[in-house]
Amino acid sequence: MNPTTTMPNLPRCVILGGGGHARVLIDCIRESGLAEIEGVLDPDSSLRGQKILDVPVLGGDELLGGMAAGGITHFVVGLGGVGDNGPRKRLFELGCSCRLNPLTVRHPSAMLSRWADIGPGCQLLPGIIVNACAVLGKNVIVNSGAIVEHDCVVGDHAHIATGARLASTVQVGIGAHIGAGATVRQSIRIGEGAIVGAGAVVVKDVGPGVVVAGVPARPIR
Ligand code: JB2
Repeated sequence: MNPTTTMPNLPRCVILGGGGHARVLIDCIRESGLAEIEGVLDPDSSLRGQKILDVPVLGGDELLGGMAAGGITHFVVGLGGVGDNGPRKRLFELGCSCRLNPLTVRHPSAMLSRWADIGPGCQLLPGIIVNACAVLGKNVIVNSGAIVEHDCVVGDHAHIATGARLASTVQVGIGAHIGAGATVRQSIRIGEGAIVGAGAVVVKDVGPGVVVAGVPARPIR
């Protein structure tokens, strides 16, 4: 890193994963100015020496263990994990086990109620709304343009995909995925690890691990 670019007192972070989602996160962090980005870690050796936007790929996750000693304070899970949030959970736990803190990423255009409760490592992407008294666990993605209405509770590692809408008091279980553009009616419960397909309209509770799709949404697995 060029020492002349170092800003005092900002967190210094690494991003885990160097694909499409990481590019969005880098852009959010640059726009918000909330951290310095030291580099990207990615197991794909073809990315070594490359840059993701303006951020160098340093190597694979094996470098993570030495990052805290090198002055890195934070990590960002850079995987989007569409349909399977297991790898995102694994990377979150890996970062924490290396004595790094999860960085909460918030784009300046994200509308977040002061009465919302946001867990560590959440990603609040461009144009989202998280309304009053919503509760997000740790490592939750609220992807671009998504809405989480008042009093919703979203479990750890869940992903509310691009443009999805949760009406009020919806509960989303740990690791669940709400697909792009899906709508979930008020007070519905989505179980742990469940998947709601893109564009679905959910009007009945979805059990743990169940995959639903369609309008109205029905189980397909
Ligand atoms: O264990 C890992 C690991 N596994 C895959 N550790 C690290 N550090 N990186 C890992 N990766 C890397 O994540 C892959 O080598 C690849 O470079 C990157 C995933 O990139 P991709 O563009 O395939 O997916 P994504 O997760 O960044 O984005 C998906 O999810 C977003 C929400 C896409 O579907 C996007 O279109 C979507 N917007």
